[in-house]
Amino acid sequence: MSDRRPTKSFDLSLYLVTDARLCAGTGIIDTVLAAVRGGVTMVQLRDKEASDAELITQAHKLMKALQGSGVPLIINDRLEVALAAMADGLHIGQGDGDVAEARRKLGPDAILGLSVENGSQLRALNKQELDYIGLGPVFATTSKQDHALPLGIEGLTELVTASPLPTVAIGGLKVEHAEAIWETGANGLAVISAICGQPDPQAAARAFGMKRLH
Ligand code: TZP
Ligand code: MG
Repeated sequence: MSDRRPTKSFDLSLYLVTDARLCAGTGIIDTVLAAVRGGVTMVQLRDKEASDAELITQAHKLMKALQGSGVPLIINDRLEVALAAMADGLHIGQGDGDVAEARRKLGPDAILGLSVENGSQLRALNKQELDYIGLGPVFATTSKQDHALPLGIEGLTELVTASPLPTVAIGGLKVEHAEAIWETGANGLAVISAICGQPDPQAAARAFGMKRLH
């Protein structure tokens, strides 16, 4: 498989997180390709049920599909998969292991993101180890089981303002929320169901771009 591409520069503007079930109709690869044509700037492979081996295979396919696009592929949760697939980065939640260990194993060039749900998690992070944080859920969503209390726009604004790192908002985000999200100062929107499983993922992604204010 190809070596990791030098993609330390990244753009959080429209960050697609994949969901195998929601993408089942169109397929993950075709959904991602359409979404990238529609303006998605970053892709995270997220599948809680797949084995490591399945995820590595899927990651290789996605990296091939994304080659030359400049859109990085980030692996959700699993450090060993990110390493084995030589993906561009890893995104972990609060309970997904040690950030310092992930950074040490991934090296300085990989993109490393952390989910942050509240102010105490924000104050506890070490910004030297991370490249960005995901803030959410902004709104309640059925795409993530047992998610934390929704932040709302006000809570999101507080965390964005206090963040020492670039931020991407996540959780229940639809096109109609984009303007309010940009106004919080967040660097981007991360979405699952607003793109995955939509009849036309390219148009669904494109609709976010048209709403972008900066
Ligand atoms: N983390 C916080 S909310 C969420 C994740 C992975 C799910 C976002 O999915 P959707 O469909 O965009 O609400
Ligand atoms: Mg996780």
